[in-house]
Amino acid sequence: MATNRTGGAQRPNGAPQTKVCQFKLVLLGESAVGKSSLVLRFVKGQFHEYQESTIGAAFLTQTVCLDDTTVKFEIWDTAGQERYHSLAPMYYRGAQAAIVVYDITNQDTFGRAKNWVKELQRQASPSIVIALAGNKSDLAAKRMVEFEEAQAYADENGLLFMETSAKTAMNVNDIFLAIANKLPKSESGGGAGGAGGARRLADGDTPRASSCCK
Ligand SMILES: Nc1nc2c(ncn2[C@@H]2O[C@H](COP(=O)(O)OP(=O)(O)OP(=O)(O)O)[C@@H](O)[C@H]2O)c(=O)[nH]1
Ligand SMILES: [Mg+2]
Repeated sequence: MATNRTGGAQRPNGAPQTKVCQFKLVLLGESAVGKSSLVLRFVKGQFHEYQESTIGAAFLTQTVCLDDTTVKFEIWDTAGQERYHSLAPMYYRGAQAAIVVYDITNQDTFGRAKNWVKELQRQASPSIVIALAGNKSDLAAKRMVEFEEAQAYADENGLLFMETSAKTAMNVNDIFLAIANKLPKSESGGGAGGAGGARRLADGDTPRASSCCK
């Protein structure tokens, strides 16, 4: 992951040129499944036992480095409470990726996740990369959704799938990395806000924060 492929473009000083691609990613799912906690873990490496429920939506960015590409995620963490449902299209419209989250200790949240997947399949970009996250895997003793059931559903629907824990950090970076790997890094891209592909940043317009490139 850290090595650069040979044969890529070289800068005058011989350093390999890294392509920087920017993608809009949205998190969807029932309230209290841990969407904000997953983002907080991924972006800041933190976990709060008493995470406040999101109002409207929150916006954060984070970058991950692949072999020859730096992927900058523009993350929209939506509010799961029912009264905010009508706002969701604003956030998934034009998104190139989505993480639909449920809580493995709560069967209802899995049903709700399936509804979000259906809504994305009908109304989001046809090329959107969707990942399903079964969060709170640290609470396996209280499990109500079987891993195999969720994996089968994900396979049927062409979704990436992982069980995650924002609390222990299990699979949190991995799910974002799996999405980054699956996203098309075409040079032509989809343009700003477009859902077709990456928005490539110009040289010198590099993202500010990065945990992976330190
Ligand atoms: N044990 C455990 N608790 C978690 C995990 N992720 C989140 N929580 C807890 O679950 C509660 C809800 O987490 P949030 O991240 O606020 O959930 P949310 O999906 O953003 O909720 P809304 O903003 O209301 O949509 C908080 O008390 C978190 O500490 C996890 O992986 N394991
Ligand atoms: Mg939240």
